Amino acid sequence: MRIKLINPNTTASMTELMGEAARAVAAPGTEVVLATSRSGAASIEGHYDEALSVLGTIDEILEGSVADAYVIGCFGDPGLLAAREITGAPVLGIAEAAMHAATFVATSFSIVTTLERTRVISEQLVNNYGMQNHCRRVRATNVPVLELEKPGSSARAIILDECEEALRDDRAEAIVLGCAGMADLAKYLEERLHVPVIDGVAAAIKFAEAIVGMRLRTSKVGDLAYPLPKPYLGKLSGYAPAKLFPASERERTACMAIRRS
Ligand code: 2AL
Repeated sequence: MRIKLINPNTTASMTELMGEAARAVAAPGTEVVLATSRSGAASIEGHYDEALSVLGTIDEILEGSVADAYVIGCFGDPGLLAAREITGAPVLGIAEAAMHAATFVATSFSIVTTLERTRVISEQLVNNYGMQNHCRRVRATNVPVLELEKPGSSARAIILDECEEALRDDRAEAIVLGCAGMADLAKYLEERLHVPVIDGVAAAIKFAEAIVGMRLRTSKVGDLAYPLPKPYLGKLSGYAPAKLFPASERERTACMAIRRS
């Protein structure tokens, strides 16, 4: 099967780092195709960065090689539900995947993320995914996303300290890494912390394999049906659903919805 791993930020070196984590866990029959967004921010560290990243992700799903599943490789899961609307192939977000993986191996976890200003994004995801009973706390380290890749940076040590505090003060039993750029840290941290440390990139790849293996596709009868055809104006006119989604697909969706009612 082919899984396309999309980095919604425009930093290609981060895509490579994520790709290594993905390929390390992928099954022998899985091809992981990497894509770096061609538009948007170099790193995603706020609501504006997130909102503007979504078009780049949509471009990567609609253009280029077709995949059996897509993974959005940013911990805010930006545009996850929009992405699910535009394809029948499963689309997974790394935050959702990481939190679910954590619940299989621990009853509680804390999320260790990057800048303080991204804390609310993670807290909102915890609520959206119904993880309030599992997530003890979201911890920000104030490490900027791109700092994670800098040789000689103190990011690793800061993150390790924060994880130790999470285990001690939050009574967390597992750590969820709150950034795709931390994908290479899971093993390093696990060896020192002796608890499960979950990288969402690896988790999403394995869940994608499982979902494709079960032949599950995204439901098209309700909330995640293809977008309704209507005019889009201005800079976004090229994204008008009628231009992008074959009528045959939308008809199929409509038929399924009628059968259901
Ligand atoms: C992220 C991430 O995973 N990639 C990115 O650019 N920003 N998330 C985060 N919390 O900083």
